[in-house]
Amino acid sequence: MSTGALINKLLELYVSMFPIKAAAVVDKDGLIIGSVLSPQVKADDLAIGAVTTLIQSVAERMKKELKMTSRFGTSIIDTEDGKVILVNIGNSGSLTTIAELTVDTDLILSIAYIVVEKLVQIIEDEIYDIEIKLPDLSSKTQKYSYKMCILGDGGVGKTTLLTTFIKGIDRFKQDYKATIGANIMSKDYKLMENLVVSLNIWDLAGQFDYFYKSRQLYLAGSQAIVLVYDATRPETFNNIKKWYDEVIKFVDKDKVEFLLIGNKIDLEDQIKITYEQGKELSKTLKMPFIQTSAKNGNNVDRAFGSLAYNLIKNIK
Ligand SMILES: Nc1nc2c(ncn2[C@@H]2O[C@H](COP(=O)(O)OP(=O)(O)OP(=O)(O)O)[C@@H](O)[C@H]2O)c(=O)[nH]1
Ligand SMILES: [Mg+2]
Repeated sequence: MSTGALINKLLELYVSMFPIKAAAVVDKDGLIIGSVLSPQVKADDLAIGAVTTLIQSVAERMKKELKMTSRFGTSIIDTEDGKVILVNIGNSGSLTTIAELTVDTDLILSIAYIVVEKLVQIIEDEIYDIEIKLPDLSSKTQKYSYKMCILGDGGVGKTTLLTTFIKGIDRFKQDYKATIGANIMSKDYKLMENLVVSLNIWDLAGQFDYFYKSRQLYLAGSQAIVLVYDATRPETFNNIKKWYDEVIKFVDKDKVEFLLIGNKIDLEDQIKITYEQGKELSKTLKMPFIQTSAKNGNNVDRAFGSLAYNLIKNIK
């Protein structure tokens, strides 16, 4: 690829990232050696004229001033036709950016400096196999990561709850296949715009005695623990205390977010454990409580969403 084509490709990418009207590279003799107009400007004859004139007048000025300026130099000028941002390309010229007046100048400059570094390589070092890639610094999304374990008797619906949460209710399976060991999955839960909670979820087999040894290794480092019972089977409810006692042997209960879930509430005529009983137990164990149906999806998102919120609220 020729120098000009390479420069234009880089400028195209740069212009596409921001509300930039045009970008041009002017060499030390005041010659425009590359320029790109945004699609909006290209579609508007008047804007083409204004922007082109502006680039040329900047080039003229550069011709006079460049010799005096240092290798590093940045200037920003507000004009009627937009904000003009000039960044020196070493001693070889300058990168001229014409942007909307409302742009975030710091953000544009952060990328412009990367563009300029690449231009130095192309123009001064004559390196032509550089990577035409620019990072997206505008994404300010914060991501927090947590380890969560889900426990409870066999068949209470732990795996199904997670499948519903991660993949949706159309993945619901009527037949029961007991989890044999541990299933690890992850879900990025968007709590708000720009705030993502990344959950690393460990779905542990409900066979209490069988998995005794491995469980402590699995539980280590958990920040969230979900305990599940099946509202149609009282023995699974009575066993919650046993699961809780097991968990707190291996995690610091004051540092972990717990959640108690009473699942299968869609099976209305078979329910043996009432909402009040679930609530009572959750008060004793000092944790929030919610009833869900992994089958129809009722409260599933709310359950894990509230847990994500509780995890994040301590640090926000
Ligand atoms: N009606 C109904 N059935 C459910 C619900 N959740 C799970 N099931 C069914 O209950 C059975 C057991 O579900 P699993 O998710 O495999 O249970 P588990 O807790 O992962 O069991 P283990 O892996 O053995 O510990 C399956 O047949 C599911 O279809 C629910 O909310 N409502
Ligand atoms: Mg399972």
